[in-house]
Amino acid sequence: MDMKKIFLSMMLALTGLSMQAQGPNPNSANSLPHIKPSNVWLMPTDEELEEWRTLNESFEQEDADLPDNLMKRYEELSENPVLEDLYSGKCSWYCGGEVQRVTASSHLKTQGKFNYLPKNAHDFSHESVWAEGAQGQGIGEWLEYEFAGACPRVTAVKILPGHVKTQAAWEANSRPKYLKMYYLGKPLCILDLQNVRGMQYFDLEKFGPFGYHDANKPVWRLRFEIVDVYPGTKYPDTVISELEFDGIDVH
Ligand SMILES: [Ca+2]
Repeated sequence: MDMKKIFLSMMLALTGLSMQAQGPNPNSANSLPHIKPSNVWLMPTDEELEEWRTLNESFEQEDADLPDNLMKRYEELSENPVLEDLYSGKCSWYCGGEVQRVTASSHLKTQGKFNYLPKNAHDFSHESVWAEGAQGQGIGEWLEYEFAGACPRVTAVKILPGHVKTQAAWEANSRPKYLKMYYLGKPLCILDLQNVRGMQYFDLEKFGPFGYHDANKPVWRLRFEIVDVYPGTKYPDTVISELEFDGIDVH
């Protein structure tokens, strides 16, 4: 073997070693596990929502004293898991769990009476939304949730992607397709959202539980970064109506 061949084979061996040592890039979206929703609950139709809204207003004005037939219909409509989840007041992780603060890398500036602040993604209203405020579809923009050490632990994430208030608003604005989830500052997984106007439930038990449920432990955070979107027909801005949690250590 001449010197040139020896040199070449040494270079090849070294390149192979260095590629092995590098391994997959832990920050690349491709190397993280992709998680699909275990449940998806569709929004009620616009007509059902309007009917529910009217009944809900009467329910609140009449101090829960509705005629039997209206009460029955109100309960029937409220059984839609999305409305039940947001508005029923039934027991949930939130009986003990609490988010201290919601922040974001950016938000769209206020337009008339509508604001697009990060807290809108966690106010139990499907009508208020967070919209990122960067150029284009906001790839790389993020929403972050802060929890106290004492907070009950989190095992699941529930997301209403896009502007779900109406079908028209949902189609007009971009929705997240992939959200990169970070725990304690490290990328953990990619949430694969369906292009569906409804609540999407991600069971993350195999990565968790997240947090401590211990008052002696520090504040901790979960971050959700937009990696890819389903583009809106009218506006590029990417919108999230709600991003909430489920978990343990409650009751
Ligand atoms: Ca909201």
